[in-house]
Amino acid sequence: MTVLPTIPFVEQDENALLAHLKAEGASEDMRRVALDLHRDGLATIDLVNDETLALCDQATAELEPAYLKPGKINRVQDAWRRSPAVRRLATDKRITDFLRLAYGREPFAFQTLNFLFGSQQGAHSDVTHFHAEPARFMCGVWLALEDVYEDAGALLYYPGSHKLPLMTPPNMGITKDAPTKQDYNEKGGQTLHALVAEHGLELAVGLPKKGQAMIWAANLFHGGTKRTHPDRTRRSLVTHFFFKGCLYHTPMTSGTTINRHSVRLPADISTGQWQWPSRDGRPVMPQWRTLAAAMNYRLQRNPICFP
Ligand SMILES: O=C(O)CCC(=O)C(=O)O
Repeated sequence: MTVLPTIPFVEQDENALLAHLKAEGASEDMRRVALDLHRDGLATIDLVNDETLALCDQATAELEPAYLKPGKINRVQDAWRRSPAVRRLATDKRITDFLRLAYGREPFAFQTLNFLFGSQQGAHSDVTHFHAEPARFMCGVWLALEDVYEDAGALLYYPGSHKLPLMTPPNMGITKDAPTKQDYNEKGGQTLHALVAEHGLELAVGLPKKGQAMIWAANLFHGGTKRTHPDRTRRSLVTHFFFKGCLYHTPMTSGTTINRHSVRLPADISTGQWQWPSRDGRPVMPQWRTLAAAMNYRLQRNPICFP
């Protein structure tokens, strides 16, 4: 019986990671990506080829109607349900092969976000919004659908921040069981910036070319820099991944304990089906409200047919 790791290989110590990469016969390229991700919490992987570049253009065309809707729409969630190109890019085999190698469990994409312009989001860790048990089995993949220029608002991040305490409610000093968004904005920002200062971490920006992707670790502190060119687009696709055989939850609505209310029922983008959460090999039943919300969301999002 295969024993699944309880800490992703890429988040273990360097010697353990190197031994794993050697045992798996990782290519020189994959070894480089894994070591960058281990050290910085972010690594760039080059997906550029004719097919990927054509899919970037197709995704851009398929998303255009969403951005043309009235109101200032910059972020489209789960476009994979309607856009075949977004779905294909989100499930690129080169990414899933790498994540399987680096994490030691089977990855699945569960959410996509498309941006037309730079997000200008404050620095945060995704662990506040969605996370897993065992910890750190989650990551983000940011794909450039066009070349990124600094004045369009780049992805900002703090290399090494993924190794700092996880940005969960208790670690942010939030002790209430029903924290508000304001609690998160205030406490979260304060805690994050205090940690950055205490550890002397420096800001970095990612400026990928069309077809390049940046993979970030679960707890990497990241956000978006200011846009200084008001009209310059920065079309991007962010795909979030979980790993099979884990419990998926939302720390932000969990208060100080992981309770049934916070358990998620994520979609597996490659099949369109839900991926059931589990703990220690046993399925965990999400609360009925989560089931109802997941069903409602699926119906509203007009799922495309999968083969
Ligand atoms: O693309 C950006 O500017 C930031 C995206 C981001 O922070 C996220 O999707 O979590």
